[in-house]
Amino acid sequence: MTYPHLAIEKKWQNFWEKEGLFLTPQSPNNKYYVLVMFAYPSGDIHMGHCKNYVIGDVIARYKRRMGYDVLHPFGWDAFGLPAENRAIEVGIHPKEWTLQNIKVSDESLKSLGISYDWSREIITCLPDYYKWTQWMFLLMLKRGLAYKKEAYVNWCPGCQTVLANEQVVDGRCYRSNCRSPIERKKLNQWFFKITDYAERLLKDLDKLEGWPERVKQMQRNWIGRSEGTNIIFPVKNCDIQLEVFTTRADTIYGVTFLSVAPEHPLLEKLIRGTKNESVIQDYIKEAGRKSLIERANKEKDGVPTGLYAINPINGEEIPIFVADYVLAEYGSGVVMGVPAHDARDFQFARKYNLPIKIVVKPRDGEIKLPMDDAFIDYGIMVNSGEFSGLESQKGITSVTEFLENKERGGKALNYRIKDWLISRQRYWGAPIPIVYCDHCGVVPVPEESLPVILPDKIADFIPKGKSPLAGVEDFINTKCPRCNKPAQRDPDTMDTFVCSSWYFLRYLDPHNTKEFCSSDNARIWLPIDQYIGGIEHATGHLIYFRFFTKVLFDAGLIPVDEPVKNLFTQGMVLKDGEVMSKSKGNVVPVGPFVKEYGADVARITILFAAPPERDMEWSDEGVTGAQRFLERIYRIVTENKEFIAGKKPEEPFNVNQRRLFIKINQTIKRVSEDFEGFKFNTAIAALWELLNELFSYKDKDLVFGYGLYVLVNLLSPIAPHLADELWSQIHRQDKSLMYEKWLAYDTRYLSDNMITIVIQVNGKVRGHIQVESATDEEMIKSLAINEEKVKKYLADKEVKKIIYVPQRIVNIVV
Ligand code: ANZ
Ligand code: ZN
Repeated sequence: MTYPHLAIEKKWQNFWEKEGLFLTPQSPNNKYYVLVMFAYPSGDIHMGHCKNYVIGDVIARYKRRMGYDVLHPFGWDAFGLPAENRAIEVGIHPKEWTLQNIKVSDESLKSLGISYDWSREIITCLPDYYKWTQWMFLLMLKRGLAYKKEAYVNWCPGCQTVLANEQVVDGRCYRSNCRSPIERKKLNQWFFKITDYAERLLKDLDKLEGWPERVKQMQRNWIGRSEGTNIIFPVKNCDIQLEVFTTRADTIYGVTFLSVAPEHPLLEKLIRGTKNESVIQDYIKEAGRKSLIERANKEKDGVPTGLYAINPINGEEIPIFVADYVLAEYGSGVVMGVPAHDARDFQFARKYNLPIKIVVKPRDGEIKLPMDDAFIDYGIMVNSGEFSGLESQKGITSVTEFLENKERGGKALNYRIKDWLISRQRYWGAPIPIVYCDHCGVVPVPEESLPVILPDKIADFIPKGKSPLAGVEDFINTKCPRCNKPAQRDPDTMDTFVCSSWYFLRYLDPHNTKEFCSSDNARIWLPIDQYIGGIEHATGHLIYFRFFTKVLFDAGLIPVDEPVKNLFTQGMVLKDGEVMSKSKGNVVPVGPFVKEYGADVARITILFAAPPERDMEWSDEGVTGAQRFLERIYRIVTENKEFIAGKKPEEPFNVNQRRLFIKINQTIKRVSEDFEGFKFNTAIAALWELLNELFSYKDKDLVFGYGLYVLVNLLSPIAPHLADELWSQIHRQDKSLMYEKWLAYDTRYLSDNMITIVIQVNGKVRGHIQVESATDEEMIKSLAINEEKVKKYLADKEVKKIIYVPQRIVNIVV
């Protein structure tokens, strides 16, 4: 038997909308903000996207029924490259394409019955949103957190734009359709000073008890705090000093060379006029052509400069190399080479025949030359002058203090995280609200002139190393806000990760034209109670929006310095073993699927296949299973409507009633706990077990009726359409379970602790009963004489005595 899912689902979606069931309460008593990461509108959504939304919806519906005032909004991260690339390919305007996709996708989400407050939908590419993105830029500028500098940046030749470090994955562009190896280019670009917040971003991770340890660890690694020592090495016969950053100052007596990054700012000056100059220049050029990943993977090499540096600890002269394994952006861009105690330096020394000096020995042994490998552990300093005999850790402190006193160095703190490069040389983004004036220099657009509107009309979207906006005369040419003379706008647009760093605040007050969000609403709703999204954002978005939150907190604009209390990261949806994606051609589109099988089947398929944090395979068997599950529920409920009762049954129970009643209470408990713990697959399994019990239960009694009632009740967060339909059929009028409080279970009936009691008649075994171990003696005796098989033996005989052997035997003497 199939149920009319199309009619049912439409009916209930209309009902919910008419009742305004998912609108956010204006003044919540018991707020709960559940947010799913918003989406990029690339065509219609497919089942791969939906896992995130379905999980969020179960939580939102469950929390509403738990009595919370829920905010559950949705929106679109609507700027970005795909729209623009599409425009270049087929000539449709990015705005048209984007808004069209949003329209289609909104319908799909509605067809799945996701309980969003649609009145709060936001779309980041519309001026009423990006006005505030630009406002955020100005706030950063005001607070000294936005600046422009000439720097080596990550250039994606595929996307023809710079990228932030967080957007370079294994040396390639992060966009799955691009993945071009990143080139290095020196450009003048806008940065946000996220490094000012590195320490707080790191420390406050410890406050985030509701975040997965894995995400926190990824952020710790990305921030990459490293304590060490800066040491100054003067260059011989020259007024230049090279500073190195090391975490192993205890190895300073073992330095046998220095390596300088090819992009080091002092290098030009250093090598000018040296014998090797042209060879070094060639090496530098070659290094510049290689991506960082190539540089990291190739054999370590370098070129000697012919120059020498002086070791500040003992005056030794050591050769200086230029080597492309040294990163210009880390530490000071110069490394002291200690071949005996660093694996990389060891290889380098072998290759160029440089001396290897042992200066640290193991605590409980010796090492001798020649070494097969570097000894990289901590140990005891040797051959280190007055420091010999010190433990490494102690030695690091002593050497650092010594250098500090001689003004040749000191303690240093380094972070791997770099400032966030936010300008992009592309059209489809929020324009940077900056004007360049010959008289006044760099002038921010005044707040009251925001938004700087992105012009629709544009001759050519194809970027050629600079933003296409640079060619739009009416846009570029403007007046200086300060002196009113002709001036030029910044042609670049902002990284879309800027738009997504504050979107969660706009939902709190989406129609406010005076502020990005009123402080009242911020106070009421923050922080996000539950955030749900993909792990791929661990070191991008999830750091950026923490950074924004702290800046807004410091500016006194919001009351929290962390945006999210609890974070859940869901696994992906695979089809035929591969991530579901349009480019792989293995997507299951939402619209047609919902028509054929129904939204509730889609939801159950997604939730039942695997624990939600793990990847799941979308399979036909999964769909069939979900269908069967819902159809059986439909059947048993519609066929037994007249027996269904919300009244909790009461003692006395016979054995079967007791068993079923325990099962029912256990199911309420399990499903509640599973929802709290994001174990939707086991919640469904629990409902399935209850369903089976109900099918095999023979009596149409009160307990059976209550079981059906509970089944429908618990079904509502995961299959809300069918649940509301059955609920209404039970009550013979349209009602939604969303108005009903979540069920409580009876704690007295939870134990599965059933024991088997043997029943004897005159010492002969005649039957068994199963009872809960805590059942009292009188109850057991009465159950025993009423057991079906035993009854036959008793027939009309007189019971003389009942002997009870606790927990084991009832002997009925007749
Ligand atoms: C000498 C030394 C001796 C080092 C030794 C290690 C072991 P973390 O922990 O990641 O901060 N280093 C410093 N700046 C670098 C750069 N710009 N590019 C590449 N490598 C750089 O690593 C710090 C260590 O990484 C530093 O300590 C330095 O090598 C290297 F037995 O200095 B060490
Ligand atoms: Zn001016």
